[in-house]
Amino acid sequence: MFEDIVTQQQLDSITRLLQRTERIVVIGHQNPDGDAVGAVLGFMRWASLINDEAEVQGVLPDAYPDFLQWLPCANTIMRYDKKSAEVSALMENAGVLVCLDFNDYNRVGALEPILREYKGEIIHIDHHLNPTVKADIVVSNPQASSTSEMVLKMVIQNGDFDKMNRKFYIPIFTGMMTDTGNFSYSNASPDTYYLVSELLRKRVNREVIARNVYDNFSEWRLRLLGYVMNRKLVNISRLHASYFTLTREEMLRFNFIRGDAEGLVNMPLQIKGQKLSISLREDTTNPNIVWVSTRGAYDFPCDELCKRFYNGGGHSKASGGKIYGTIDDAVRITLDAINYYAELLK
Ligand SMILES: [Mn+2]
Repeated sequence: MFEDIVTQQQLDSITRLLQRTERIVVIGHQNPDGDAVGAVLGFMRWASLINDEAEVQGVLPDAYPDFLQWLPCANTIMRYDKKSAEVSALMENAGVLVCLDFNDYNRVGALEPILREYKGEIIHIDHHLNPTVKADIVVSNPQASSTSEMVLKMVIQNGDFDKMNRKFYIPIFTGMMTDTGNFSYSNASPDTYYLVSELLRKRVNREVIARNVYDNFSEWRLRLLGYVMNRKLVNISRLHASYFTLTREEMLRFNFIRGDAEGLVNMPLQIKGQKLSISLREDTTNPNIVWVSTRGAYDFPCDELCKRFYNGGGHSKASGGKIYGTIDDAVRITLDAINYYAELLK
């Protein structure tokens, strides 16, 4: 079947904790992605099955992207930036806090002090390296493609898979899909595909889910993409690297809304042999901040690049940062950065 990620003993302590509390709060990280939202919704469902008398509440530090709005019950999750007093009270009075899809306190933004001071029991489930959140039960599995996958394994291992419904199957599938780039990245393991086949048996409609998530842009965003790739992309083909800028004026012209720049930086990596793509975007209000996003291929270390040149960091294949300066400053720094790595890029 698949490799278990918890011992039976761990699983029993988790279900026992959930059974003996009246209030369960399930939280994810800030700027929540498909896995954070999927795992939170999936776990909420499971917690309600294990303890149908408990009040189960999902909490996120801030908004999830528009392309996740259709997920069943997504609108029941409370946002700390919208209802901070209510969320604080809820967390302080919870019997169990379940932390999903983040390894460190700094990943929950404004929720950090509440989480640090929380006195009740904490269950922590995550697939990022080096979990530092202090918890009573830690389920850490960096090999897992997503936290949603980990939650699904626990549900199957506990014999609860057939007792769930689409409010579980759909968010969990969505979390697994988004964290694996539609099941195309190398983090998708044989276990991942086995679990997907189990979800397909439950009649999860993967075509509808993929369309809801990936084909959710406005006409303006498509025209912006064409404009950027045609007019703004600067490709240094000798070094297999490229960058583009996006100014406030251009964003206004294309009726830019949050999320429209998402994914643009991935496109130049479609050029054969391309190793590095950099996006430089002016802040929408502060003229002296430029947001930087980088994507790499062939083992180019984006995290190191962003640490050295862009006050940032991240993963080796995808990192970000920011520049305190104008867009012209950002271009100058970027040309320096590309030249700095010329040997590696050649
Ligand atoms: Mn994740």
